[in-house]
Amino acid sequence: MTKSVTLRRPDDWHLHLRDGAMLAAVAAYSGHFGRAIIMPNLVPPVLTGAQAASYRDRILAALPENVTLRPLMTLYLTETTEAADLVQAHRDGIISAVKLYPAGATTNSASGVRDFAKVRPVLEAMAEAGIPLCMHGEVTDPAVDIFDREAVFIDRVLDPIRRAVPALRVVMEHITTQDGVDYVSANDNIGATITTHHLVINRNHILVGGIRPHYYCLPVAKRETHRLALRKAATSGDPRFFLGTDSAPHPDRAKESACGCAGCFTAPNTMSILAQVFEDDVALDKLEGFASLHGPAFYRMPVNDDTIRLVKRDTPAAYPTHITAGDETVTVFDPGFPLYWHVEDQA
Ligand code: OTD
Ligand code: ZN
Ligand code: ZN
Repeated sequence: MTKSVTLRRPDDWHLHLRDGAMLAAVAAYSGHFGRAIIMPNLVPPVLTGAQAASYRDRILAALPENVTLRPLMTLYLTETTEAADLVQAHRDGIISAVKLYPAGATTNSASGVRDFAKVRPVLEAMAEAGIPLCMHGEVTDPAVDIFDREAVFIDRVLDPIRRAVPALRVVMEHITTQDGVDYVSANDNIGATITTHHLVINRNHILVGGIRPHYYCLPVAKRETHRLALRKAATSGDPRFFLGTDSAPHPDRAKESACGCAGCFTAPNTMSILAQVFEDDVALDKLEGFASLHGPAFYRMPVNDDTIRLVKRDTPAAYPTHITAGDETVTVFDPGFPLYWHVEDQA
């Protein structure tokens, strides 16, 4: 019997599209999403409203004509960001959110924030203007174990910021721990994105039987109990949790290296993987909330008008194992199970 589910068109609330040849190669793979929050960690980063507008135009130019993905732009918060420029960019409809990276926490985050007191006036202006703050939630203190960096961030950075600026609406991006789930579940004015890959892999996938660079991302996948906590949160129907794929393509050359960089490229097969994950957890009825309804509610935007259909067939959907970007190849995330759920666009 063919199983199918129809969903409001989903959105991706955390996406890396890059620039240049990589942008041209990857943009269309996110085409079945209605909107995507576009991360600003280019080199150099997207710092001003003008830079965000010009990046948005490059993204739109890279999308094929039949694709209606709407890029929602963000600014990269630094210790010298001007509150006035940021609020104006939001008022002009150029940006939808602002991104906070602790300096050095992840790929291209060197210009991020070191001293959180310095950005406090900007955060107050954002709270006043209703602009959401997306946070990469890991401390960078070298004394903190990499597997503890998210939990420590909650105590040292996130909770103090939320107490100092309670009206600020915060998204804890790509949560990877039970601690993240618990903190978000217990508070208001906060949401969390969960990636596709963190619902599928734990740290054994990266390290057992040889080192697997294509499963290495930041925050690094944690132990199995944490993955199960994420599955529970994503399939719970709690509107604080929504999809942000954090699809982050890198050339294979840069990942398969003595110092391989972080990021999983999940854009092509994300919806097929999620359908399988939610079916396995007997929660297919919760997929629409997670992928299509909770994000717009948090961002105070309407849900998309149209729908997509996911159909379970006897034969797996054919996804490439690699794509080409200029002279480079990029490996598509392998969930380790066949993907019988096919995405049928109904636009
Ligand atoms: N994590 N890689 C990247 C970003 C994310 O922290 C993130 O949002 C990237 O390559 O831009 C990654 O592993
Ligand atoms: Zn991040
Ligand atoms: Zn990211």
